[in-house]
Amino acid sequence: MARAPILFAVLCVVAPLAAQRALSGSRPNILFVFSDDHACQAIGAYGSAFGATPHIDRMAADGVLFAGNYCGNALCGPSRASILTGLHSHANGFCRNGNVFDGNQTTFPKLLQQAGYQTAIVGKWHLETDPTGFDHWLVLPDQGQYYNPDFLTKDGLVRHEGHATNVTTRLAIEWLERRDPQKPFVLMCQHKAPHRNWLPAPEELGLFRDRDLPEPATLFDDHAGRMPARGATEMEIARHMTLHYDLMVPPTEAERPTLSSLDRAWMSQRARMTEAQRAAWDAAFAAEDEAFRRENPQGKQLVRWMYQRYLKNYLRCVAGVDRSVGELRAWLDRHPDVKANTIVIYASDQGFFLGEHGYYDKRWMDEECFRMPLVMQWPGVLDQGRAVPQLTQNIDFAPTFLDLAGAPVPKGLHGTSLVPLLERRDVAWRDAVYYHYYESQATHRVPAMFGLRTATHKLVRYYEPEWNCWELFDLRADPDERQNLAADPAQRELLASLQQRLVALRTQYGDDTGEIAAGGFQHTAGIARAVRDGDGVRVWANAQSGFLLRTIEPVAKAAWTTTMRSLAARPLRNGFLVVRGDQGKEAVRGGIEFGARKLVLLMPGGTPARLEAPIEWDGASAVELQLAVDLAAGTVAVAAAGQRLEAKLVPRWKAIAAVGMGASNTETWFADIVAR
Ligand code: SGN
Ligand code: CA
Repeated sequence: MARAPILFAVLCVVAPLAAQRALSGSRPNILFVFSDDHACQAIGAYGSAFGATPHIDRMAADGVLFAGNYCGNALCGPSRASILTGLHSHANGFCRNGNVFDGNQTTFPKLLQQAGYQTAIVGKWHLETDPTGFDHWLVLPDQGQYYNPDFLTKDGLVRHEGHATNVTTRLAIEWLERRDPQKPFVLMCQHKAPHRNWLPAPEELGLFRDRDLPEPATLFDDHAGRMPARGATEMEIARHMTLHYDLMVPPTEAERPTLSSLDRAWMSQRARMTEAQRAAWDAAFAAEDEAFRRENPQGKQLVRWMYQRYLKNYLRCVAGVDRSVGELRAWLDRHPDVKANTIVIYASDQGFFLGEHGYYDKRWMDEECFRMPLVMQWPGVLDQGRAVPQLTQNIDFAPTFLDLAGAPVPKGLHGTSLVPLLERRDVAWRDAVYYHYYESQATHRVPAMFGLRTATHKLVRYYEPEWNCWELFDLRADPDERQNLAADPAQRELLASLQQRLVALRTQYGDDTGEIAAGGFQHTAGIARAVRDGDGVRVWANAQSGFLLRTIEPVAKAAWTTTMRSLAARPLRNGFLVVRGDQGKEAVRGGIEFGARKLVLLMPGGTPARLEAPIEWDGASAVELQLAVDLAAGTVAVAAAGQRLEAKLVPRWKAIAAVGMGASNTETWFADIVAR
């Protein structure tokens, strides 16, 4: 069964256009409802036939839907950081989950606060540092829990009983009721749902029980003809979804001893539930689980079963978020004076794969996850039932809010206020949106990439040396993005012109990351930039233990030297030399912890796995580092600044296969590595 194509359903709604009113500086209250991983394919107003979003659909019919809205980096933390700052990831420093948001930056909540707004946030935050710029905040630690979640507050952790969606809505409404009514407000109500592992609220457990949901046409995609990592990525329903953690099938006695850590995480999520919550849960799934065990589907039938279980739970979570939108809208209906002055916004941090290409999760630049829903209502002021076709992006949110509030919009933001589009003004608008994803080699193993999307085409550059390739899609002829035209001679001119446009966009946004041109490194991970600089390489690692590795002629004994200098003003981590053997990806690292001024030696599987010793060093000047491995003697040693550490070599390598350098979340200069 093919799924109905995404139609911009609201385009068809003929609804009155509101009287034109100048929106800039109109200082409305801003009620920003935001969810996690809610794809447009699961919203009726965007053409979804699943029927999970009656309230959001009504909101779109009462307001404006942005039909071409995109994120700049399809991951939670990065999207949120771009929304707060109006800047793409490279400029706000939050490139991947696990980075730490610099809360000293200028953000729209801070500027609204300065402009006399009350600012509040409840729910998911995921930026690692405490929220700044909010009069009131109550956020989930990290990803947070679905059932009976703890919230971080200025006074520590507080647990609230109930489902995260319900609790977040309740906390938002409580704040609305006790805020200062004399001042305009911005309230960010940020749901955890429908994020993995899709635990619906009790209210939605009964939905979609009696029917099969349509399958996407590409559920059994073989990824042929596209860049090779698409088949190797770890986000396929068939190969990477777990029966227990992702699909909540209770393990049998026989399965219990071999549960993965994820599956055990599901057992502890269950343990968090109250007895009543657990009873409701078990009652909802028991019959289906029994039938599943009895029928024991295999092959494609198993994938189909998994898809149904996954999508239904996902949509139940979506329906919970939709119910929250309904409750917040109902609150406004009960407070017409507030409603008359409030713009309500619904969006999600990025989209999600709902079985398209056989996938779940996001990260790729494919429409399913690159796209973000964005709907706004302000009855009597905004048009009703209008779809905005222009290409808009999460970087536009901050300037839009500031523009509405009449607060100064800082110079140099990457985004543009959407107010002219809301006012139906005939303005020149961007012809392309830019994308840059960095979280390579992490969860789900999606390679780093940057690219652009125009109204008709998409160009993606996979820049890591392991991939080093392009994808080009014609979105009109091939909306499912299955046919990569990058190597098609007939598209040569188009490819060249889009490549030029991409270079221009990168220059416009000042993005010089995504260049790994230092040469000769076949393997890299967690490196945002590596360029030649004098007699060495300047490396920006945006992950813990990002590295560049060069394959060498296999040897049994070798020693290497480099000189390194720490360049970053950000909190300093470490710089190291790294050696990989011929057995898998196991590597030994020896280097310096810059901040703590320690020499460290890290060895997978060793006891201890880490040796360290203090060094005398000013923390700033260049320092020579040596790493030596001797397979016959079974030793590894690191030396720098007059200190030396030696350990027994644990990995069972037959030869040393690759050598390189790396760093953690910092920028470092390394002299060319010399073999001794
Ligand atoms: C967790 C999920 C991943 C998901 C990331 C990022 N695993 O790691 O599936 O891609 O979050 O999601 S889970 O085991 O914790 O469910 S994000 O929306 O926060 O960026
Ligand atoms: Ca997300």
